[in-house]
Amino acid sequence: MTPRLSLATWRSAAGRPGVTLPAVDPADLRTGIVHLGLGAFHRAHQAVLTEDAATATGDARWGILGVTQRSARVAEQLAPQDGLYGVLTKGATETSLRVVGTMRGVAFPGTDTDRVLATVAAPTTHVVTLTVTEKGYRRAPGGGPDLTDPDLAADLAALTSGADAPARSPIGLLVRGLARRQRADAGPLTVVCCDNLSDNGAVLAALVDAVLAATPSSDALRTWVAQSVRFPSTMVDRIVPATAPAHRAEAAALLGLVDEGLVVGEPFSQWVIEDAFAGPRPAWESAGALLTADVAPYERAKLRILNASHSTLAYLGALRGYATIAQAVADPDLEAAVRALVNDDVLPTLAAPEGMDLERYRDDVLDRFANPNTGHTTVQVAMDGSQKLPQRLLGTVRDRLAAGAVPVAAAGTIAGWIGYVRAAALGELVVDGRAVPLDDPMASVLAEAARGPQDGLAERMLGVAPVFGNLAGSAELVGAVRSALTEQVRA
Ligand code: CS2
Repeated sequence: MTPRLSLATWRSAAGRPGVTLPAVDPADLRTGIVHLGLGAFHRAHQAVLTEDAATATGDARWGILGVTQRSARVAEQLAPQDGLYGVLTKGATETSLRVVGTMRGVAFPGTDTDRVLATVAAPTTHVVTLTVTEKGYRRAPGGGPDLTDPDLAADLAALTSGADAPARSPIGLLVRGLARRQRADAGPLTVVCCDNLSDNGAVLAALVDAVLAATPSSDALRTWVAQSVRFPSTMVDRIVPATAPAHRAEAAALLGLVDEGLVVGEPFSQWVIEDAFAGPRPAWESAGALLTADVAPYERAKLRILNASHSTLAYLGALRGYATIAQAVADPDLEAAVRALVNDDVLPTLAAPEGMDLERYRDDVLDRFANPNTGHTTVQVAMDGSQKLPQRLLGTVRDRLAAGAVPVAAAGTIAGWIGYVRAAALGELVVDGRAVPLDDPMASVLAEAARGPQDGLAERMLGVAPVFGNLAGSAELVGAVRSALTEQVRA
């Protein structure tokens, strides 16, 4: 039987073609970072750059305690491997595998909340990073915390009572960790939001502050957080498809070891981080990250160009039956739709970050989408549209309307989403021979608005205020979405 990847076995892969092993012995790394949301993206992005920084500097302080968000599955995959896992990089022409050794512990809040809180409160921990997805923040319409969310409410009750119940929400876990750190007098901390939210650092800081303002007896904690915790913004970028069985087989052949924690990524990776830390941090710049005073222009360009184009291809592509983003972008109509979105609506709203050519960026993004080997599916990108569109598309729409322009191309993306939601709600969405259900935390509200007559569909969907705010009040937008839906039905 092929042995499993672990601290005891990883060296057996030395010298295998296409395989890179940790340059710093994972066993020598101490834990200095707690990461909330141990999905594939973190493992293929921040964890890799953190290892590269350790390799470049020899600084062994920055091992990671990875905390899974919802299920124990990731912990079950990684714990028997001592946290080691491979990243299979799928380029357009080449494949390689590297073993990453920065994950020095894996925890599941259901059983390990105390360990997570203790690690956030350890004086050797200086950074908490998060990738909990848009919906993980449990925000109410308007952006504040959703205090009616039962998981967040349970965590805040535990914060007040001091009970050591298992944490149930990422923000709850974070504020309970901050409370423990304050009590332990363990010094300042930096919390780095790595999700695709616009102004993600400021958003997270405001959310934590609002949660504490609403929690009895947490005034002292709130003051301590304001003084001692920093929330830099970041832009993160790497296309990380879900790991498929074929990837596992390919990795096992390369590595000669079984890896249940394998993740997959494209060759490209970028991280722009606001240089606003409360204390020590890994030298991520030595791993190619850009530390800068102002992340906003990078973040905005990435969300509005890459992520909005991605969603456009996901919805319109799935409606045409394409399984992958690469197939969707190869359809000339869909490529044209993306180019129109970026050229007509997105670029006029952006200021190029220094040294960045946005038209070139658009073309590079389209090339990355065309990579036939990542296998990134339209359905994966299409999920959680109610959470994603406000971040990646609706800012563009608002800016265009404010400038007196009708965002016709962006309305086409909204119509694509509406068409997708309607087809899924009616059980008519078939991709790759399989019926696709609606995967969205607002699925029932959306399905209800999407069913019913085609007539009035645009109005009903734009009337879902938690997604669109007051945009339904724009007759121009409603008209443009209605026309795009009519075109879609004809197509
Ligand atoms: C994608 C992103 O699933 C999605 O919504 O648009 O995960 C995208 O692949 C990353 O942001 C790329 O950095």
